[in-house]
Amino acid sequence: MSQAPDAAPRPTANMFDVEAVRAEFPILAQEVNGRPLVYLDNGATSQKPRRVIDAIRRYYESDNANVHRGLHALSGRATDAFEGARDTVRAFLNAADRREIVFVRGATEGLNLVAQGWVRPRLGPDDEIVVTTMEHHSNIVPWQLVCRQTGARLRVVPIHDDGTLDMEAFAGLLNERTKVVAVAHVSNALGTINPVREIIAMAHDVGAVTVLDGAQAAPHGAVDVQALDCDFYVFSSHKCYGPSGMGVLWGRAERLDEAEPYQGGGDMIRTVSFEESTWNDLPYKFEAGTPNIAGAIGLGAAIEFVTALGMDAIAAYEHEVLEYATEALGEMGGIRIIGTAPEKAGIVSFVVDGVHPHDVGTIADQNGVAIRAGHHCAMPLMRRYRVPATSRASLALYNTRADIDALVAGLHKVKEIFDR
Ligand code: C6P
Repeated sequence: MSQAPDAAPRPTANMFDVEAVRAEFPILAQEVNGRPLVYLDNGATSQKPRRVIDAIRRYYESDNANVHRGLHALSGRATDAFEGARDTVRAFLNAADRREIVFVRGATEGLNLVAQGWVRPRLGPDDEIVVTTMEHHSNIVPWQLVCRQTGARLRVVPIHDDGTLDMEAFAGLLNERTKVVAVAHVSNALGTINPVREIIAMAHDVGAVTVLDGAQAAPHGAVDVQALDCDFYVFSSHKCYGPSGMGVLWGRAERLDEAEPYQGGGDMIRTVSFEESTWNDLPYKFEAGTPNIAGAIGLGAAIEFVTALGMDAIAAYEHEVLEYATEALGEMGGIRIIGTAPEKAGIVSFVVDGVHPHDVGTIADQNGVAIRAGHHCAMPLMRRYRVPATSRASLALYNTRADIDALVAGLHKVKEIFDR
């Protein structure tokens, strides 16, 4: 996923056979509260295609063993499948080297690893870390912890009312004290696609290291870490059609080499004595203990699935459904969409006049429509818009215009109930 000015022409959405795609997701073929399930909570977690479920089942049925350790056949097969998934992720991100792909529990763990492993040993009381108003707590709190540990200061880039970053203010915050710039590629609560190339270039100009939170970006468009030229990039498997408890930290090899291990244990060492231990090569230095083998295999299958469909085709298709949803909600009246940036991914956060977002979510659920309501782990952002919470519909590649129609029908019901 890039930003508009550099993007190639979007493939047309009709290249995408959504009914065939939907057939791959067994969970979608069910009713909830007597209505066909409409799943619009993909920002929280996406559903899993059959081939991901099958890959995990196959692994447990025929190959289950620990990796990197055994001499026996099963361990060899498990290791091949696990390391094969690393190659798949490398290609997905266009990383230069498979050693740069670190398997973690999710975006959250990836960010904490960078904060503690690379940033903390290099930070002092005069230093600054820059984040933005629209960050998820996972891209705020790890930096606050580091600031507390080192005496460094957290600086926050403000946003405009439409949910775009105030780039002038960002430029004003950068200086020789800026050591880290940590930014969401796509905001989970607004859908804004941030101008990350520009941000990265500006940060590098003052010598800062750049950390991209790709949790809401990687599932929805092509990511090329070499073209982005960032230093670290994280995403979670479970939002990307893979299993939960799994995620990826990509880091430039030289940065990962410089970083301290995040956790100690088996597999991350070369030698251990009571006097001193030495570390394994990348990426194993950061993968202490038995990893989530089935998780990696499932993620590999998920990435093969989306890659075969084409990330640009997915982005184009989701964009079309986003535009349909934005128009449909706009036409209803009495609904305020929070986050109207020109460049958006498939997230529609909104507030229905006079109705608490939790009530909106509950009534939508009665119609079989799953959306999220709450602060979306972005409390500072909610404060910025002076709302306690929003309702949020977040799209995936299997959503259709009919899903949006069902959401709109649910919202009409909300209005009926609360107008009474
Ligand atoms: N956002 C949402 O409903 P984990 O929990 O580690 O898989 O992902 C954390 C995370 C980090 N950054 C962004 C931008 C995110 O959206 C998330 C997860 C979910 O929006 C759950 S709060």
